[in-house]
Amino acid sequence: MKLKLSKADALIVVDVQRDFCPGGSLAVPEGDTVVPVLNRYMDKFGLKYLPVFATRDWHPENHISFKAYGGIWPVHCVKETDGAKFHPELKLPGSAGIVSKATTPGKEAYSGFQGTRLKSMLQRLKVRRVFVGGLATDYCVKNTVLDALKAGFTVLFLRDASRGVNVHPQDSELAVEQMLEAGALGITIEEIG
Ligand code: VGL
Ligand code: ZN
Repeated sequence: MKLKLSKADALIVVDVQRDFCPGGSLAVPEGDTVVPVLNRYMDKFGLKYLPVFATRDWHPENHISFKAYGGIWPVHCVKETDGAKFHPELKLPGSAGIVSKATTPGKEAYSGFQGTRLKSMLQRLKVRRVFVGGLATDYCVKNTVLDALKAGFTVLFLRDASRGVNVHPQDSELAVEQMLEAGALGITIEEIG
């Protein structure tokens, strides 16, 4: 056990929504397999009363990322629809901070920090280290990790609790390399005491 959780730590669960899981409109292969692992991370944070944030893709129905509006994606995570709901087995604590992103028709936002109050919420809580996992490794997880690093946080990427879309087969591997190269540390749950 190399890592001990302490105050100044926060967990960021990225976009674990129905549309990104098998059966959803933009299904990430094995996307639902992150759910039980993230539940275990949330247990560990909960036991120490540490903050948990959950980002969600929360698009208007005419969002620029959708093919009909010039984007590359099928319609997904339209705000207030079933597809935008968190996975039903994700056990978010009632105290979790919900961060809705990419809510403006004309703007894409893959990072949980982009156009949100996530950074100021973390700073108010005096968080210095963030643990980031979820969907999708090669888009929203990657961009959230890179922005967290730019904002000055120490970042632990949850290897065992993230899956990628892999539009190109190597995308997730490349995303992981990019995150580690930028200074993130990759961990699995066994490394937390
Ligand atoms: C995402 C593609 C489009 C993500 C969001 O959450 O990674 N990917 N919108
Ligand atoms: Zn999206």
